[in-house]
Amino acid sequence: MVIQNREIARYFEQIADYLAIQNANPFRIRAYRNAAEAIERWPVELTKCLKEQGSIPKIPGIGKDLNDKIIKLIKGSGIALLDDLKKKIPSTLLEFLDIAGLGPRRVQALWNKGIKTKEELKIAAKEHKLSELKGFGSDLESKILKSIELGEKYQNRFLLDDAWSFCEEIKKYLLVGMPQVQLLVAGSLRRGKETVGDLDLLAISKNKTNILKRLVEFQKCEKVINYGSKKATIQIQGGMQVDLRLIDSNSSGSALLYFTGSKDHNIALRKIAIQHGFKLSEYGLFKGNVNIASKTEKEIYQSLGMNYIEPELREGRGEVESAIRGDLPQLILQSQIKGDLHVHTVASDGHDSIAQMVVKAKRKGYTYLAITDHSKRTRIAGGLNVDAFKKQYEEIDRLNEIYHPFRILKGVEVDILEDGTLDLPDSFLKDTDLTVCSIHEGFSYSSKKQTQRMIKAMDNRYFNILGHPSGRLIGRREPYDYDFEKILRFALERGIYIELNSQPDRLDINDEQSRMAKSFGVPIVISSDAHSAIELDFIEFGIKQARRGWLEKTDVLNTFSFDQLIRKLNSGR
Ligand code: DGT
Ligand code: CA
Ligand code: CA
Ligand code: ZN
Repeated sequence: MVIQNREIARYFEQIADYLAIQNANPFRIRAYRNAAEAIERWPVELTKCLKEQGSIPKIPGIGKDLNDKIIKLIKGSGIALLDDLKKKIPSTLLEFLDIAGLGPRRVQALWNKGIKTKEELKIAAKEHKLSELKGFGSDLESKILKSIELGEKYQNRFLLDDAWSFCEEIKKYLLVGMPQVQLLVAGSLRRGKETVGDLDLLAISKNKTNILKRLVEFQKCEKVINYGSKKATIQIQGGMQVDLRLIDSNSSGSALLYFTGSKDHNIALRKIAIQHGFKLSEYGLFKGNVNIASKTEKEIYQSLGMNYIEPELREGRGEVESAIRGDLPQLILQSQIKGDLHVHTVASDGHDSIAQMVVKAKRKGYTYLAITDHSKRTRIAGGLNVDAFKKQYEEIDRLNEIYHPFRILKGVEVDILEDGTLDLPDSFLKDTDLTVCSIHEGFSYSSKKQTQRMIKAMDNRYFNILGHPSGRLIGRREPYDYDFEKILRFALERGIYIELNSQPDRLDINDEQSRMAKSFGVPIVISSDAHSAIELDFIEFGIKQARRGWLEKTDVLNTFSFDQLIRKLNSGR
């Protein structure tokens, strides 16, 4: 079994969760959490290190004890402590920690009352038994119920980045010793959808292959759901399903088209095919028995009298009509992004220094980067006060000399307070290069009040970018109620930009909102909101959503050169 860093991290997180429910020493819990984070972010797979060097590198914050545990995990011998904890504490309690409003202490209280599963919890909440418990009120009770129901909505769906890394791992595994096989990714992952239900893989082979057998023998396969001569479906650890189909190289285009979907897109295409007197299936585009096109997607679209449609657009949202008219957008590309305008450093809740962030940004081909640490209100994220920002900006001046011509912008992610004022005074904000203004508290207002609060904040002349506008956390927190159209109209009036935050659990604004912003003429900033250098790569997930929102280069602020960017930012001030 080849265990990856993120899986080792998950084991440590699990231990930390169990310990927390057990009310263990907070320092001990913290040690496991920190270790999990450090391992997850470690740039090289530890399994590989152990195999190649016979040892694993010294990771800051990981002592001998944890080091030994990592080695045990890699060697497949498990961790005795974890087995022990699992015996004592029902594993279903861990799921409670994902529910809004439930921390370890409350979970313990529920356990004491004999509530051990989500189902039991849901019933208790519905029967108003939770609100009677000490430390729970009726507000918390309805919050818990809402959160459980939200979880159900996303049950069996996975965040785009998780789906993507599972897919990479499986592809790599499948292709070992299979030079004759070509794998294609289809389904919602190819379309870049914000969550993915299952992976759809297609295999083309020059000769007979046992690739389906290889899939069902995957070490992380938990269950074989279906295993035939043309198709296999398995469920892997963590619950994700993988479909693998053998397809013929002569019909690889039509198969890829069909299994990429979406269903709505396929339906729209079939209609056009029928209008032409054709029939479209996974085997090809046919006129009677004559194969018109099947080898590539491009040929099929062409034969249907339309332009090629990028996978991200294939949602049945008017793309087919647009492809026929020939006015599809030129979708934005990663290579057109010139810089990132929302990142954190060690100064607040990030993990890397400004210099480390800059080095990674340069490696990505960027020419500028805005440092936007939290303002003081966000205390849990180590928010900075004016003096701390001033000091940071002196450092940025120094670094700008070193990294010239690369440009580091003096930014801030400033909290929008409950009353619609910003968390830092104008006398300070005027000296920033840009502000990302975000809501981190006060999610439960009515739409009217929330919108008013946002508009009041946007009325500040130093307000540049509205950060993660809807506040959602996919599968964990619904967007707050607000009037997005009103926000867009006001943003247009004031020269304010709307963020598309690329954190995989945010993707905020989403694809449809991006398209709406574009239709209002409000430019978007695609940001990583990176909390470490490696997270700058999250931008790719944001770009996927932007493409799904039909955005082009000119719709996105951070495709402009540094000089143009500064001019645009200042013109609104
Ligand atoms: P997901 O997995 O829920 O995130 O979404 P998709 O779009 O990947 O859906 P999935 O895996 O059920 O099917 C993959 C594609 O196969 C889908 O987008 C369209 C195509 N397809 C067309 N007709 C059918 C059908 O009758 N059954 C299935 N399973 N797929 C179909
Ligand atoms: Ca799928
Ligand atoms: Ca599927
Ligand atoms: Zn942020």
